[in-house]
Amino acid sequence: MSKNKLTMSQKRNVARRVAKLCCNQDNDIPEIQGELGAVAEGTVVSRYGKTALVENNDSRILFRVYIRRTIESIVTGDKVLFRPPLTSDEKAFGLVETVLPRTALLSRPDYYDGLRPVAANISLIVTVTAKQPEFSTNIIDRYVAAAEYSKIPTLIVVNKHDLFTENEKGTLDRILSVYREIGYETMTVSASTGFGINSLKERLSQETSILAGQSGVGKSSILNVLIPGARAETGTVSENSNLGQHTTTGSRLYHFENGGVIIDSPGVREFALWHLSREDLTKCYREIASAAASCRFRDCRHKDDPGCAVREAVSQGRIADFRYENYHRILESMTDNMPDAYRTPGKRNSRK
Ligand SMILES: Nc1nc2c(ncn2[C@@H]2O[C@H](COP(=O)(O)OP(=O)(O)OP(=O)(O)O)[C@@H](O)[C@H]2O)c(=O)[nH]1
Ligand SMILES: [Mg+2]
Ligand SMILES: [Zn+2]
Repeated sequence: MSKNKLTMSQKRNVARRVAKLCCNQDNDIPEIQGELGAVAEGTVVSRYGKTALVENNDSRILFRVYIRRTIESIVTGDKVLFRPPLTSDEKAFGLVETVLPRTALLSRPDYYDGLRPVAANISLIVTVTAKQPEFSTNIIDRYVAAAEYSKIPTLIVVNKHDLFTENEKGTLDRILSVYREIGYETMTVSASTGFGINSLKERLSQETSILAGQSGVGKSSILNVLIPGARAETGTVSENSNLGQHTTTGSRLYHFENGGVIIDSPGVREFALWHLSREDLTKCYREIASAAASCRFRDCRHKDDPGCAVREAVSQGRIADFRYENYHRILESMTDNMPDAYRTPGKRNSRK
């Protein structure tokens, strides 16, 4: 039995939409001529423009479906009410009637689209990073801040353990211990050698997680070792630019054998944070936010301000230098790649 039962108002909504369909008013979807089965509950496995791949929550059977034009937003992980096609014809499409309320939504800022939803109903963001294309705490902090802002827990996973020298492993341990002290879970793995993969699999077995991180860090490679049947396409890291090739182009949901769901997502080169205000970013740095409560001035910028408790915590080693520096670097770059529409005063903080 699926967890999401229909409320009375959802049932009424579906009945209204079905009646509308029978009157053939939905002429934006000409391929569907009423050959649809009864309404069922499903989960969006992946989305392709006006269509999506939806699985029936009870039978796990996959259906290609059209998305009604009236549905504002639908992403991988969304729970939906849909009507499957009645025939098993390859060209047959079903129809998504309604997107059910989301428990969580991960969005990322996109220069052209504004704030773009990536995946819904996620319980854990797996922030994947690696020595290659580049190991950077600044990049980790951006993903961690985005997770904090979305109010979704995050697990920091460092992949390509096999590429770190012994010295570098020591430095990596020190860096990861800083994150652990703040309260974040961390793991080190190698999709190539299998190092740490069993622990990761066990950790993710009861979650609805998403693999997020730069292109080329090995998200799809990790997925393929976690779920051997997944056969997700993997790319290479360019020797010239040392950048990933953006191999994965859309998010896709997979099941673990014993429960748990994992979504592979396309890498982004830079996770912009222009949708956050200065105060939002401060809240996303837990240890800075907690020290900032003791700053002498409420509008303290935590730089040279007198009585700044954050600077004091940095000088006493209670806040790591690199976290403090990243915080200021992110603040300074906050408006980089911000679409003009967001520069209008008042717009920025109104985004959720
Ligand atoms: N040495 C080493 N290479 C790895 C490891 N994991 C992945 N790779 C390599 O890293 C490259 C990129 O891997 P992908 O899995 O395609 O990376 P991705 O994060 O899914 O990239 P996008 O889909 O572009 O976002 C491939 O050449 C993989 O073989 C690892 O643990 N060690
Ligand atoms: Mg990939
Ligand atoms: Zn301060």
